[in-house]
Amino acid sequence: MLNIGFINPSSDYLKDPFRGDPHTQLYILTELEEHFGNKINPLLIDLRGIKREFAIQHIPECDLYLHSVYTLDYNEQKSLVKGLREYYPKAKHIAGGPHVVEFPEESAKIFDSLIIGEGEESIIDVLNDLQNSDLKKVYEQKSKIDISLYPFSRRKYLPKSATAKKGLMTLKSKKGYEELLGTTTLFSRGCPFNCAFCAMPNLKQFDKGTRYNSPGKIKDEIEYLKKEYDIQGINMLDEIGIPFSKEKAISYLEAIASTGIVWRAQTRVDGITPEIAKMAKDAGCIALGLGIESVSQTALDMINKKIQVEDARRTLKILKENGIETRAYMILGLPGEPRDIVKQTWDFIEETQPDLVYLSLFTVRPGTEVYSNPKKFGIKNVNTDWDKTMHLFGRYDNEIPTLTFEYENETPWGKGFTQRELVNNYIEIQTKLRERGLSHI
Ligand code: B12
Repeated sequence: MLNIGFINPSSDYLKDPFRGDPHTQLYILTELEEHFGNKINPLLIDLRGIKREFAIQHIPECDLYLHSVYTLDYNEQKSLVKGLREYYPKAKHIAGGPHVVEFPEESAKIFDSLIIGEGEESIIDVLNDLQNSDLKKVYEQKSKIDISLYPFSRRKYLPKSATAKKGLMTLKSKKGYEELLGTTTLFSRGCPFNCAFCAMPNLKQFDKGTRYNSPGKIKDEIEYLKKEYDIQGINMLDEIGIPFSKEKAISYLEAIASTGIVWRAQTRVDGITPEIAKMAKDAGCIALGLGIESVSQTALDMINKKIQVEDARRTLKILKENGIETRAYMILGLPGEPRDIVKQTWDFIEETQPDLVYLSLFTVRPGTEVYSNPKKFGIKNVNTDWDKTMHLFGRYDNEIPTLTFEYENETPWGKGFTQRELVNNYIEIQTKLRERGLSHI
């Protein structure tokens, strides 16, 4: 029997690391169990909320450790592997995820094998090779996967209390949802757009579109969550929560509606028509997060978002008319911002009245166009202090964010903001949002 532990890092930079679920880990463990049955003992080693210095004491001995590496977790995962090699020298470490795909050479020095691209087929090869003592350094998936052929992720690798949570469905605009048991889901993979600030190197290479699970599989997953976990509400983590094509959206929303669940999701501002908004509402949608990003058209164009500020105005209005709570996802510090971005941003919020605003400070992550071609975006300097690439603040009441990049004094769109000005702009809007009860933190 092979003991396999998928390690989920502490995520100590998040205010509440249990608001999201470790979908990659759950998904790969489910697939492994389905394929290898009782030849393996799959474990999710969940370090969320555990202090980094005590993490090792929480990790049982395994033959194989799996890691999905995000940039913010890289330093933590590196030191965990080092510690584990001292305790359990025979164990192998396999890693995939966006940071590994972006830095394969450096990652190959830390981990025994790397998974480049999607992992469904590679992880089966890894286990077979391990049993034959023929582990390769790199496993690369060079074509896209049909996600509907694989099982939806089972939540049994976590305690029920980590899966079914109260507070996830709470609305700002309406009472009555606070006590619902909620969880998160991921029904799709990928995104057809190429925003310059978004990192998806593991997905973009072989598939430029979005793949949704079949309506039948989505329905089965929701029914499983209702039956096994008493789930009443779902927070969908998909990039584009409602499919763009009307035909797909209809069968998708019908499948969700048939389960009687309430749900919230996130989406772009250019895909929502009054008809789709009504259908979503009838299918149980109570809130939508909208990728508005900026109220500066120059900034939106610079980051290749392919939307107009007008789209955001229109969509906020449509959703309000349909009784769906609106959450505006906005970023300050983007390339292209004018000097009066704070005023313009606040004016937009006053005018359009979103129910909540999720404000981020722009961060430059590897795997993005901004990172690989900073000059194009008026950026003169990007450092690799990965622990500072957190885009949402508010963990501590008085935390002052720090940046890993700097704009030129003179940029293609005019005078660049200094680091101090960027942070001040962010804090000014965040403070106003908090005062008005519009901030989610
Ligand atoms: C859902 C999601 C989340 C969920 C679940 C995360 C999780 N651990 O599963 C939550 C809400 C918790 C989350 C949180 C964060 N996320 Co997130 N998230 C996503 C999203 C939308 C989908 C990821 C996912 O679960 N896909 C489904 C799984 C099955 O696919 P996958 O992860 O791509 O994995 C496949 C392959 O890559 C490969 N694989 C990957 N790792 C491994 C490891 C092994 C061992 C194997 C065999 C295979 C393998 O196999 C999988 C199957 O093919 C992506 C964007 C995207 N579309 O990819 C961002 C994304 C991964 N997130 C990102 C970020 C930045 C974060 C946060 C840091 C944000 C924040 N500051 O709050 C936190 C980190 C918290 C944490 N440590 O988990 C960035 C990462 C960029 C980077 N360079 O690091 C992404 C790429 C978004 C972006 N475009 O910038 N996230």
